[in-house]
Amino acid sequence: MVNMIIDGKHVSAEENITIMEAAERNGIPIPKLCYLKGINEIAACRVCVVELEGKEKLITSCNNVVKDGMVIYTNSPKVRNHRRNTVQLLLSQHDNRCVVCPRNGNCQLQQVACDLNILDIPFRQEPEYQPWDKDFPLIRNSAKCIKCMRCVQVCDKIQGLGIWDVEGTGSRTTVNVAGHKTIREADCALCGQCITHCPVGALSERDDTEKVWDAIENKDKIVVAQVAPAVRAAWGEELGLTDEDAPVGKIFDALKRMGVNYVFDTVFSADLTIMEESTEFIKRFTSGELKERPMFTSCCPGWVRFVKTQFPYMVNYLSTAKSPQQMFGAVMKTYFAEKLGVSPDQIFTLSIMPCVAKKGEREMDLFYGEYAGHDVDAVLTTRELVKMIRSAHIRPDTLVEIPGDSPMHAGTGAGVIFGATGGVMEAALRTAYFTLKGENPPADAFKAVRSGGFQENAGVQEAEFAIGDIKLRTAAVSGLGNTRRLLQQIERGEVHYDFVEVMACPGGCVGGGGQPIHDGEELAFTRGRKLYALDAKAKLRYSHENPDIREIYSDFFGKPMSHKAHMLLHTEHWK
Ligand code: HC0
Ligand code: SF4
Repeated sequence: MVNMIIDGKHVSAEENITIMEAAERNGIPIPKLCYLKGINEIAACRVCVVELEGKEKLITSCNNVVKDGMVIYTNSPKVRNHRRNTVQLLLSQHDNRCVVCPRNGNCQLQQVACDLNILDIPFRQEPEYQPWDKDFPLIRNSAKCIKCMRCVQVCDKIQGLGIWDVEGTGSRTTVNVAGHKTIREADCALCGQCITHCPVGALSERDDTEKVWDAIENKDKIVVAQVAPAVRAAWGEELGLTDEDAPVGKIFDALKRMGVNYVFDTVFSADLTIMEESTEFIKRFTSGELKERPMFTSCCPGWVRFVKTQFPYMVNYLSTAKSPQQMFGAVMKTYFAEKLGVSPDQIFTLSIMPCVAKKGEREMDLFYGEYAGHDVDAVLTTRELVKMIRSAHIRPDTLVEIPGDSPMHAGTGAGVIFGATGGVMEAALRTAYFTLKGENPPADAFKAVRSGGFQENAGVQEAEFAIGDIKLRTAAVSGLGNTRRLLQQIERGEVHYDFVEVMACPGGCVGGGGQPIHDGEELAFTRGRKLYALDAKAKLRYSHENPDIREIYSDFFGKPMSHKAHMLLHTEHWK
């Protein structure tokens, strides 16, 4: 331990930690902009400077370690002046129209400027607006970028893709798509991790809320919404609702109060996915097809985009099952449209997702006899849902829990855990066991696939199970950097699995790029635990026991992987 004095307080701290960490642990927060623990500790912004007694020059606290006897001032007049100058310089080149910024009210630059009581910007230079394809699901506003490097580092170190890079020199240094490509030409997986790690409004999802308001206003359209598993674990965060106050039924209430006609839970179609995917898995496993390569899950469009560009020859190993989002869209425009006695094009399908890549996935076409549009018409992130609730002037405390509509009403705990890494695998194994043995396993029999947290297991959770004579080797991985390492090991024959679940975002969809942003705080595993708690207390915990799933098979699809199921619920991912 080392002993120091920080702002007049005698404190002790472990050796080799930074001044910033030591201060934080002792209740003295130091303002920062570029810092991201373990990812970006490069002192690029210089907002975290502190004064060290006996030293003329201020030092940055994020990359200087503590030493015994240090006397530190984190908020002296000299420090405050320096910080104010630094932030004023940043603001001098920044698009300061905060009221029309997607991060208005949740921006670190705004917060730091406000805390420093900056009331004017003495120097001003017009920010540079670089062109951008506004139809792409990921939007970048160069004039908001503060060159903190977080997006560059997250994409490189965590997601292993390197979509962003520094461009230009000197005062013209900026961040842009690497290799002078357009964002469409780059191999962007659309995971959105650069958005959730951006401290300002330089990166955001394409706003689709107006498209949804227009559909709601259109009297010829029937708006049918689905809400993804992971949204329930996070939507209340921005609205000040506790976990108990934010059940999915209140999202249904909000959507109906906005004018949405029917509301459903994606958990239903997660169960449907399990029926199709576990049937496909058993078929591929028993045919010997998986001896060389595993079957990969296909429900995460970030992962599907990644494998297509990085390991294209592995695309054939993806399950052909569409994701729950797409399956639900297809069911709404066919089975549900028939129940309502309307044509598919009268139905406007809306998804509320924790995800940016789902905005790309929705481009998938639907064929029902003939071309019937897209499975899904619009995708909103959890953040956009919150914006709509706000703009509808719905007071969160007035929301009540209402049930989803019928007939795709019921969902199981197995479907809920889809939103956390390992969840799809666990749900599939529960049903695969039943199919092979004719009886249910204990509901928690496969909990070894759950992640203990990505620090402990580097994002990969391996497990082996025996079902009768069959031995299954599985892995669940989250984060694309981890995924690349795992695929390389599979390629080199160092590991072999029968079934692999991949989720692009660290921790799975709960940590998705469309979730509420809490600067630099990783909440995926906290949110994941909420989903496992919902599963533990669910009345139904096996997808095959979902009564509405049984009904849709007896009424409409016949059986898993039937011709109709093949046409509506499966796809060739290589397209
Ligand atoms: Fe997910 Fe999904 S679990 S990908 O993260 O499979 O977005 O929540 O909706 O589709 O169900 C996202 C979340 C989904 C899908 C489901 C899967
Ligand atoms: Fe989207 Fe979930 Fe995949 Fe992230 S892990 S890209 S949130 S589907």
